[in-house]
Amino acid sequence: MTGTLITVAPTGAESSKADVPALPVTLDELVSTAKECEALGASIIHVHIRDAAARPTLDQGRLRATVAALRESTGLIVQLSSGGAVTDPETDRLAVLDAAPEMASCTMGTVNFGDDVFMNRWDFIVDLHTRMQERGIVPEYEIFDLGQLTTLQRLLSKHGLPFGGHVHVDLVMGVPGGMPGTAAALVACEQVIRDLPAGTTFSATGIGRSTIPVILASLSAGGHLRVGMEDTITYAKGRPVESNMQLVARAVAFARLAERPPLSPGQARELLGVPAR
Ligand code: KMH
Ligand code: ZN
Repeated sequence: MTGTLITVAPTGAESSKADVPALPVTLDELVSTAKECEALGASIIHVHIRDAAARPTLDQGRLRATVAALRESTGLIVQLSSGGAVTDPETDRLAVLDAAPEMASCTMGTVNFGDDVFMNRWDFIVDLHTRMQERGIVPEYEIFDLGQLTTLQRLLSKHGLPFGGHVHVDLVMGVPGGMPGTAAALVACEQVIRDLPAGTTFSATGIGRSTIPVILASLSAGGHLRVGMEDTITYAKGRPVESNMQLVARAVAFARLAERPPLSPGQARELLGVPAR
């Protein structure tokens, strides 16, 4: 077993700055978070951006400036979210790819998302997947429920492998409406992942209080980790997360305990088929 890919998802589209003051929402806050998380052992950053009022946005100018700033200041693999917020239209979500990130997320199906619906129609998924193939962007397939792995199998068999030829999925567990953040659910996913192309890798993240069980289950099952304030804003009972670095440091400590130390961004690029800088 190799080392551990550690992705930081520092911001997301769900928490407000007013409720969570430690959330990085400006470009400066994002870049300094990225640098510190890289120094701790992160190799990928999963990015959602905010506007001047700290609201989620898919503004093209801001996306391009974000990709440029993160590439200039860090060696992290920059993965833009094509999921955005549940209210974002498909056209804006597709246009995320115009900002030319090295990676982008690509969710494999519609899921209830708390009181909302995170919509991902089949034709939209195919559009995202094929545009990423054409533009040399490596996808991370986001999986919120077991059946979405079957959708991924169908996608790959009908439309071919992603750019770079390597398949990487991220299990997003514990969303109210998706699969639970439990070891049993993770193992069920891992059994289906075995039927995907040889060498397929997976990472996992547990929303809210499922974060630690999912970290432990993923490391035990040979998976990688995603952590960050997109997914977790409580560090322990009654203790708000102070920073993304706190979450990355904890993930790195667990990975080292498992004798699967963090992969460098260069090693992560090699594993995922992301071209070297
Ligand atoms: N914010 C969620 C509605 C992704 O980044 O691709 C979708 C999400 C998935 O976070
Ligand atoms: Zn996201």
